[in-house]
Amino acid sequence: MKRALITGITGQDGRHLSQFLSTKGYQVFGLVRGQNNPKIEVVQAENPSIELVEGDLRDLSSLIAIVEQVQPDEVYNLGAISFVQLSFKQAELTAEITGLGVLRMLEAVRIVGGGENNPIRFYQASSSEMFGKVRETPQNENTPFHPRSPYGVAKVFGHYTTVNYREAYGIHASSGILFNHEGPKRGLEFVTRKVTNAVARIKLGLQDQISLGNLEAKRDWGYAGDYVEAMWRMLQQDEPDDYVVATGEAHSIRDLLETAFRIAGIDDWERFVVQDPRFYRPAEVDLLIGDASKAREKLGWEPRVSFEELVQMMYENDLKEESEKAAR
Ligand code: NAP
Ligand code: G4F
Repeated sequence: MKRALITGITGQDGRHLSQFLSTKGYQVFGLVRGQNNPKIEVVQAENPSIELVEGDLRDLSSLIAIVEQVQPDEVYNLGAISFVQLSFKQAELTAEITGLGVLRMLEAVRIVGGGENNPIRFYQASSSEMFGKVRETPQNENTPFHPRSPYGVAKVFGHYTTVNYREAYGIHASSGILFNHEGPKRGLEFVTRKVTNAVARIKLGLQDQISLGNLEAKRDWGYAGDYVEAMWRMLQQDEPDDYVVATGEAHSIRDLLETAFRIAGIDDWERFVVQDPRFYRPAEVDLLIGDASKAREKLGWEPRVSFEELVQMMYENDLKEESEKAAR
């Protein structure tokens, strides 16, 4: 039985990946931090077979102890401060966790896994946010980075640290440059879930309007359930490498609103939307659209869920959750 260690197990991707790996027959270990995190119960209920281990990406000794204890075949480093807006307000903490956390996790893998022939395979959750002020469209593995947020800067550090540990120590370390991926498990702070949840609440008469920032930004949105499979496929390759994972289709926040309200049967959506300067960012990423040809050719990966299907899935989940909550 293969053993996988996931950091960020309580996050959207950690929850999808743990379920995916369990169905593949893995024994899954998830790193959790702090006390009384309510998301731990959710993770355990979704996947009772996982084992949780306590540690923190800010604490190298805890990571070494965990890798020693778990003896993983594969490590998926998904833990991060992942909300771009927050990274502007807590830039140092973001650099600490999202940036230096990668170095610490790789150090734990290097130290515990030994020298040449290190048996542990490592996945780093890199991000399309690294492309920032994009130098070309669509973006691929060779597109230069120009991050526009403390989060993006920290991810660039994590990305190059992964490349460096691969080149310097021969570690099987791969980096997935994933474009935005969403779903019903997405946090409410991110724009897709904020919109589908608000539209469901408006439909149910529980909310009058939704406040948003920039409606013109465009993102390449896919389904998280599809994207975690690409992570796993990267670690099954003979050689470690970097891969862009994306749908190749971009939509604006305005398109997202129009689609979610239309699915809810509401046509005059503009009267429900207000723009609030609090949700604008000091520096914006205007357009992200990925070219995932390499992942398609080398990993045999492709997205299955369309933008319309994704919005519908998220809206229906929010409608169910919100009506159940209102009935209680
Ligand atoms: P998420 O839902 O925000 O989850 C973040 C996870 O990181 C949570 O489990 C959180 O645990 C954990 N974490 C935060 N600080 C930590 C620390 N100090 N030590 C250990 N764990 C810590 O993010 P996601 O959407 O699943 O994304 C997973 C990864 O992919 C992240 O690295 C993100 O930056 C990257 N990524 C995401 C996307 C996307 O569109 N979703 C795209 C590209 C890259 P707590 O419950 O304890 O807070
Ligand atoms: O949903 P978002 O917060 O996602 P963002 O910034 O693209 O970051 C996500 O994707 C990255 C991959 O490219 C990940 F690495 C990262 O961890 C995260 O998962 O915002 C999307 C867009 C932005 O342009 C933002 O300005 O939506 C715009 N937006 C407009 N109004 C808003 C809002 N975003 C949020 N969160 N809330 C708003 O009210």
